[in-house]
Amino acid sequence: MKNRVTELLGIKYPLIQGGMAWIAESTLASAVSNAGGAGIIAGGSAPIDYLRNEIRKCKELTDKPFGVNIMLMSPNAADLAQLVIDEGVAFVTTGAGNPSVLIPAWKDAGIKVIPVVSTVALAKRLERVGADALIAEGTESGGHIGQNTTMCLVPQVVDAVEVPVIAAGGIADGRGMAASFMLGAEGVQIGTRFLASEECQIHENYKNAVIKAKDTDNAITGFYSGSPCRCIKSKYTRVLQDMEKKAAPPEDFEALTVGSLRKAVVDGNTDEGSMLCGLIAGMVNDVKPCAEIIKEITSQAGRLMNVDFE
Ligand code: TUI
Repeated sequence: MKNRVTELLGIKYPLIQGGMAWIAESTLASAVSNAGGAGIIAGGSAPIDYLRNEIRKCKELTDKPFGVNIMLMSPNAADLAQLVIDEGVAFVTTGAGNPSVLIPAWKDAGIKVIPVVSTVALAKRLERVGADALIAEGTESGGHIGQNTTMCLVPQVVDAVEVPVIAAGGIADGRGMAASFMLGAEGVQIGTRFLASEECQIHENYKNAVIKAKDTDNAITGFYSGSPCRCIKSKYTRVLQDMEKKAAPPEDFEALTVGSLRKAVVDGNTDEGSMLCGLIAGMVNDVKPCAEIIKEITSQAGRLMNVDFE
């Protein structure tokens, strides 16, 4: 099955990998792209040299299109935005902010632009300034989240814009993919399922926590600071939530949160690290190669939708 998303990105399946900061690097992105999806390297708040190196490694590992996610709250987002132009990346996704000012330069460079939105208002605005497609991300997602759910947000964004909409948040199998298409989406973005892939480079302790997580092992921190973030429930989230109840001073939060993602991803510190993860983790129970994950999801969705994604 071809559609506007597969045509736009030059991919086999309308399935893109989430741009997970600190997590989505060249090994994972190339595995997803080689399997027919759209792999993504996360810029996060990484130094420019790190991202350049990952882009170049990815080019060695795949001849298929891949993208880069620009996290707009990063202090060096503008430099990373220029880097993707210099490196000729096929497409960008953006997160955690409004990318309007960056879109013209990307478009001039022939880069496809697919911002993540969590509201209808921003979806309309970004379509007007040239977004090629939009990712409507529900609050079921891991990491930095908006308030609306995938079920409610996706059809409203679909009704509000003409460009193709990709659904994100709480999708980890073919049922979720098929449901997204029923809501009017023409593609899905999947993050949490790929945390438990063989190619994902996160520490084994973090991966095991994803596999073990049940439906209730999820917590949102950061309401207090206005930057809610969904993680696996742990000592870290309990301490933060206690501090939020007490309205602790901002510097106390900073002492705990700065570097916490690195602690989870690199050190495997499940007590002090923030294990960003979506609400669907309860359904993710094994580690598989990306190619197998993608095959299973697209073939199950294909059966349910009565279409052939092959
Ligand atoms: O960006 C994400 N997920 C992320 S980014 C991240 S790194 C980080 N760590 C700590 C604090 C903040 C970021 C971890 N997870 N998802 C995409 C997403 N974007 N969800 C919601 C939004 C969003 C929010 C506000 C998009 C646009 C937006 O615009 C506000 C405006 O200015 O209109």
